[in-house]
Amino acid sequence: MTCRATSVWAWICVAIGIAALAGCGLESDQIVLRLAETHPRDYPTTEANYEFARLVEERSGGRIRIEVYHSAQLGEEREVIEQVQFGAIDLTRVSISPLSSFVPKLDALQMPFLYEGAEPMWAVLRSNIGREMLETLEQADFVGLNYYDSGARSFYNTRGEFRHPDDMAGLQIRVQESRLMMDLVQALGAVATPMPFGEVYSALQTGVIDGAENNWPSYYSTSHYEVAPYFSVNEHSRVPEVTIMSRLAMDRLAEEDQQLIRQAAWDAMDYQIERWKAFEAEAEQRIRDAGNTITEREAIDVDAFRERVQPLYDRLPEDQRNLVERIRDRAASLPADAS
Ligand code: BDP
Repeated sequence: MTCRATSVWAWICVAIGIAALAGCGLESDQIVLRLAETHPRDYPTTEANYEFARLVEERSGGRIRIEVYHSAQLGEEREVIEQVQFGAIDLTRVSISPLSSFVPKLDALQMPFLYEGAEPMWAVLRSNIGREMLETLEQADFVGLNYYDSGARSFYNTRGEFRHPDDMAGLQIRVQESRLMMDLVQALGAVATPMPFGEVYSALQTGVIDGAENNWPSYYSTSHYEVAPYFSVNEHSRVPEVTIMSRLAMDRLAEEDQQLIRQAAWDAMDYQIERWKAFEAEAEQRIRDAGNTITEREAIDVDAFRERVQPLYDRLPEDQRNLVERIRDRAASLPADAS
């Protein structure tokens, strides 16, 4: 009897053991990664994050899942970057402006008036220079996965039209949390106020700042255009965006999974560029329809802006100055596949 009872229990134990092992096996196979995004769900960059996640899930047969936390649910850009650096968040999509505080060399990619349009910028980002810059991120414990388009940044404000840098003299202009962006605005004669993206709307509304700078899509999706009606199409910078992964999170993955993630991120780029173009045109149109005062590029003394920011180039350390030269050469010789 005892003997029989014991063997029944033994079988039950074995069965439970097998079930537990199988369960464990399934769970340990499933990889879930969190990706932080500051923009809302329908912003082109967020859509591209979902496309990246979709490719990863599909190519891994559902084994690797990327959860996208949009609308700054995991925090503002700078603090998210810090968390990615120490592994608390696995992935994020950010502008290289705040990222350059961690990897100063990135400034070379976002110097003012560096690219004459999106195509030369993409020729650079898709070249060896772009790949090298992504590799540079490893020094700061990030893995750079891809670039996204972010159009051109221009000034907007609550006071009046900016046709010349003198029009912004002494005004408080919000910038991203980036040394280069602060220097740029100061060089133009205004007062640079670094501030997280999510605080800009109320700062404009309450008059804490007089203006800010961004691309058409961000000016539109944040509703800044409702509280700061003057937009000058001066296009002082093209700031690429990147998807970065925490090195700690990447190192935990098998080599094939690392490769799968890298490839999926790279493949999501074309999708983002396409969505970007469409949304950029739509945002611009909606702002024009809303009756905002747009100071067109032809009405702006762009050369005066260029001259004022020249000291930023003169001040660059030698390695970055060389890099800027390589960027200029590359941008000047567009390859056929630049998009
Ligand atoms: C937007 C970028 C976002 C920013 C934001 C800002 O997409 O990542 O950093 O500008 O100005 O264009 O903070």
